[in-house]
Amino acid sequence: MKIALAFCLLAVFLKSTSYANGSRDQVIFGSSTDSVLVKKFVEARQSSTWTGTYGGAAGRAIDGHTNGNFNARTCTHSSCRGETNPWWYVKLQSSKVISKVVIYNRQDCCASRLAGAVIGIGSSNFPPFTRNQRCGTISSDMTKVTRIEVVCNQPIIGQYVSVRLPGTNCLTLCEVQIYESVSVTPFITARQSSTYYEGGAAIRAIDGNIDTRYLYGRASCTHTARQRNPWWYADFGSLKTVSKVVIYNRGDCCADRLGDAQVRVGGTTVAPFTRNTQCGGTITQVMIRSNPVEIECHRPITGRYVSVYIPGNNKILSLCEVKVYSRQ
Ligand SMILES: [Ca+2]
Repeated sequence: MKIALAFCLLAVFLKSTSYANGSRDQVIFGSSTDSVLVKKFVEARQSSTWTGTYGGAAGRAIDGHTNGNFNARTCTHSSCRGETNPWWYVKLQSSKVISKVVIYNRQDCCASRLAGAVIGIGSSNFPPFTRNQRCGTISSDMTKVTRIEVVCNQPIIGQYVSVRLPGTNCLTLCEVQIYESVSVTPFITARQSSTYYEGGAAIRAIDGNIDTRYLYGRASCTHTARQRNPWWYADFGSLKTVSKVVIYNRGDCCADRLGDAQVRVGGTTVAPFTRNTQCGGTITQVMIRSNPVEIECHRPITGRYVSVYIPGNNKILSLCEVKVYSRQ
């Protein structure tokens, strides 16, 4: 009983620390939505660009760098030459359901300039973006922190995220992060081709624990024996539509073992699952450099089972967590 209570407290602690530190919200087992950072953009544009030494191109707000020092050349900057109502927008690769926008503000000076900026989301790239829905407005209090988090009252669908600054201040954005709201589809059970004698049950990949250590971790990762053509699959219990599969790979060693794995969705539980539809491409060593490994399906796939299969001899399949998303 004491051990169970201690485990519960530990689990609560881990969840709260993960929220505090991660750029990605942690899924709580059985919960239905997750906020995921949007990474694919078509272009960013702005009303004008600063012509001084350090420049200030629109693309700097989506360059992946959050540094707030303007001299680091990762912040945008409008021209400021008597311009009124400067604006910036980004076009996403496709329309998304957006739940929040995070803006990294300038820090070396001038942070208060951003007060009054209106964040819009919608289908319009036409200033003043009145056809876009308002996600939020930045108050002067909000400009006192480096990372300004604007949570929309409710998720808004759109391909354009606009920032419009009413008045005559200069518009500078050091980074704009856009979070998509996705449904997390829970599994009811999982199976695999074999289990390593020291432990590594199939269900560990759907236990809600994203710890990526097999050794000395929290019993969070599956592990098959070394075998030919290892496989794992999990069962939703009913038909679901899958748009993306995220695999938390082993982080303590051996990440490369996941290379050549195929992720499929469909109605069969029989390896090699070729009657199920493959989600995305076969996992490459380049994809494994990131953890978690994100596999976008080319198009949404409906099925009851999600399988992971590695063809070849002397293979080991180890999964620390598998999360499945469907678009809302
Ligand atoms: Ca796990």
